[in-house]
Amino acid sequence: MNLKEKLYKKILLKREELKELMLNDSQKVIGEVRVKNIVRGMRDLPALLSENSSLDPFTGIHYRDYPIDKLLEILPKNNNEQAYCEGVFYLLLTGELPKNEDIEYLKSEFIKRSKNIPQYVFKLIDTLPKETHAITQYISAITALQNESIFAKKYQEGIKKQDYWIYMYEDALNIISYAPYIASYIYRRKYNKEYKQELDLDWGANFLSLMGYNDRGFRNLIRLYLNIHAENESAALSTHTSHLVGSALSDIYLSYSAGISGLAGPLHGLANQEVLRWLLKLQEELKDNITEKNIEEFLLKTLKSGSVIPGYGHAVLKVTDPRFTVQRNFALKNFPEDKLVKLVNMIYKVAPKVLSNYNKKIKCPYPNIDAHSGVLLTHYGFKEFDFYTVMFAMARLLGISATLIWDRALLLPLERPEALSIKSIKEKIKNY
Ligand code: CMX
Repeated sequence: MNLKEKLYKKILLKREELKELMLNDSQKVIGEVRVKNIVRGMRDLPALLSENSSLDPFTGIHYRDYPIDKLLEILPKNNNEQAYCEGVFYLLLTGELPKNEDIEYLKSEFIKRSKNIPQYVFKLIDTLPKETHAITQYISAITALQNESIFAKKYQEGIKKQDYWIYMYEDALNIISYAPYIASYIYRRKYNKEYKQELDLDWGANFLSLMGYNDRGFRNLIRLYLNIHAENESAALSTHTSHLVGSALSDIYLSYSAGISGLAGPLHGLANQEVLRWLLKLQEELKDNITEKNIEEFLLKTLKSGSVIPGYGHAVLKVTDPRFTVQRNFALKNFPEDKLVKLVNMIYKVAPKVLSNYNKKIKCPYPNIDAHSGVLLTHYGFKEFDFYTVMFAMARLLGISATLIWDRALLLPLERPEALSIKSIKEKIKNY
């Protein structure tokens, strides 16, 4: 059975389930809204419907029902290689673990569709100054591709709401196929890189090859990297933004570019570049005196200057991010003697204590995904750290695409919460 047909069967079942839920339970209460939920950025407010992933404060991100570390072990792979991104996308989309043939199907779809990438997008990139931040170039190119949206065209012609997802699906597979070509073009142009593309590669390895890297170890890392960055619960800022914009029936190109504009903020995806910048500054300042005591002082100096410790803390997690641990294990297995890997480990020993003592309000003084990713890329010679957020955005495309397809499949409406002023909050709680 082809993927679209399989998905359609699942969609019909889910629609029925949701219909029944609304019929029988729509008035039931599952939480309460406190003033702090409103003022503190809707933290802990159960407010979004999400089929693809969930985030547990203690066990971390789950893609469908699978915690990320377990999932990476059980997804099909060749020899000792890391799981393919096609498999993660398949799981996020269908909720089922893929078989090898499902992975092959997606791989060949991506290769086939990538041949249709319109050339004007490269011309557009050429008009931007090379110094423009890589993520800004990427967002500009993705937005320009909106011209290709099948969903937008069909919507203009008039289509049934029940069929929206079909065109969202087509757009999703196209944009996933195009993205490696756009991102790698920006990389090669910005940093004057040559490449020799190897053919018939999976999505992750192809992306790397287009940037000029064909090393087997790096291929495995990039698959791991893209897989663990693919999704972080639909409430995470980038996915949520795409979901919100998509709820206005904006197509995937507009919704995804809006989401990754959010990813480009230093409190979110840009933190991976900030981590590297900060680590290099630490190395430069401490030189050969990298001891736990000196690291502690450097951490305090950063905090006293008013900056955050990049790569530490999380809005939901209360423990070390399992995605940090997965990367740490990769580093310890493959290059434990790497200087930056050792430094990351030393910081890991010291930073939680320093952070908790410095600010009693901090909920999670432990490392998040961004604390390790740049160090792994650097090991393979990929040192252009102002490109790291584009890698993150590439990965997040998988999760955002699955979310947008399901948003349209479940016929979700325009998102529109209620906004309150301080005065109206006081009014509402006066008899509390
Ligand atoms: N360094 C210094 N202070 C930190 C901190 C950090 N890494 N993490 C949290 N804090 C501070 C907050 O700024 C806040 O301070 P005030 O209330 O005094 O202003 C206090 O601790 C409580 O924060 P919190 O409730 O624990 O965390 P938030 O949900 O407000 O923020 C996050 C979460 C990620 C924005 C924050 O931890 C942070 O800024 N981390 C550093 C940047 C980073 O690594 N971002 C990447 C996150 C992962 C991702 O989305 O990609």
